[in-house]
Amino acid sequence: MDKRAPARSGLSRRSMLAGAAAGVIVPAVAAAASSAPASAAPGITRQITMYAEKIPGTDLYGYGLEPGKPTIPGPLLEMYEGDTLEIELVNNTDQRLSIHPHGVNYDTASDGAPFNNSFNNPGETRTYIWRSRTQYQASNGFWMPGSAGYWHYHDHALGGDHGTAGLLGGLYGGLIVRKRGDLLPSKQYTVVFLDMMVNHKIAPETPIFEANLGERVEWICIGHGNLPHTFHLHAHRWADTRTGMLNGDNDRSHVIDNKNLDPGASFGFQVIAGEGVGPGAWMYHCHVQLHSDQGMAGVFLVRNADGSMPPGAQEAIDRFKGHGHGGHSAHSGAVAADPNGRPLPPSIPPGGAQKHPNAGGGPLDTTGGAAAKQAPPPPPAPPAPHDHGGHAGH
Ligand SMILES: [Cu+2]
Repeated sequence: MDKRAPARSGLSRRSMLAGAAAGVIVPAVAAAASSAPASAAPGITRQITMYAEKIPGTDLYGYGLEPGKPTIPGPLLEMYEGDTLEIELVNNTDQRLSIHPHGVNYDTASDGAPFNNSFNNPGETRTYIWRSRTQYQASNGFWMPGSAGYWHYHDHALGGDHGTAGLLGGLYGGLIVRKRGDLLPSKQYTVVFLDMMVNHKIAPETPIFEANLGERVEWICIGHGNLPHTFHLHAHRWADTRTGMLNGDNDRSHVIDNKNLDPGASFGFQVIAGEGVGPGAWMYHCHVQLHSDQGMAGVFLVRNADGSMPPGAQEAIDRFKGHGHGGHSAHSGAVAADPNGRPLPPSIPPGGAQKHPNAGGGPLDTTGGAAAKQAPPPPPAPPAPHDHGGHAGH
């Protein structure tokens, strides 16, 4: 992989990671000699173009890696510690907006916050630069943390100074910073709990994430909005560590299957689908009971290793789709009336599930993974009632 900046339109997430893996690795201690931020350690710089656009037939927005393909959540972005990501954000909307990351380093100009004058005016293109750093030991002996982690990004400027309307409008996505050598998954699921929604959906319209028995799948969980949540996954556990994995036989890290997911928080982990429990339709949901009852639940479908449906799984999904949880009179009335509930028309292009670009198999994915693996969105639905978001008023 050559180290020149690739043509922006042709950059794939596969090349982003593959290129990063081939990048120059600088000893982490090199940065300790000066007081300069470790982010100055040379890594590679990658450039991508993202498009913020209105989702047709709705009053929602999404980020995408191609024009005309916004999704909710937006594309999952990845980088390796020490590398820099330059994001050329094209604002194809008539609203002021931005992109603001968590977990990485940036100058005020790339903050994405209006008070730093860091945003895209309607129709404007602006470049945001996210830097990451490796862990290093400072001269005072402190270990300075690297950037690796499960993070996220979101708008910080639409309709106000804090991104409130942008988040409600769908402008958010996941960001992973890995250490070189981290295990890579086969599939990735981004799960965003925002108010009473999962990826801007309410059960039974919430995502069904699929894997085959034995596949290594990665969950990226993000909280937004105004409500505290807890993320629970049935029949699978993970370590409460950076990667969700134990680091050897002596690692006594807490092993969990439920974790707080408050606004602005994020975490991630990998599991082997169905490991120790077998295939089946397993539930994921918010464990705040009021929330799960009102639709914050979905299905993790673990198929047989050959991809076929395991006994009982379709019936379980039918039950979930048919009445799910809480009786679901809620879906026609109560949830719609809830000020936090925002059921969406079916035309919202789902983000969230994608095959990892480094996973073996298929042809080179030049679209960033998110859009390529999903069926094209159905034709736009009639304009939705303005019962979700209301950003025009902010
Ligand atoms: Cu909740």
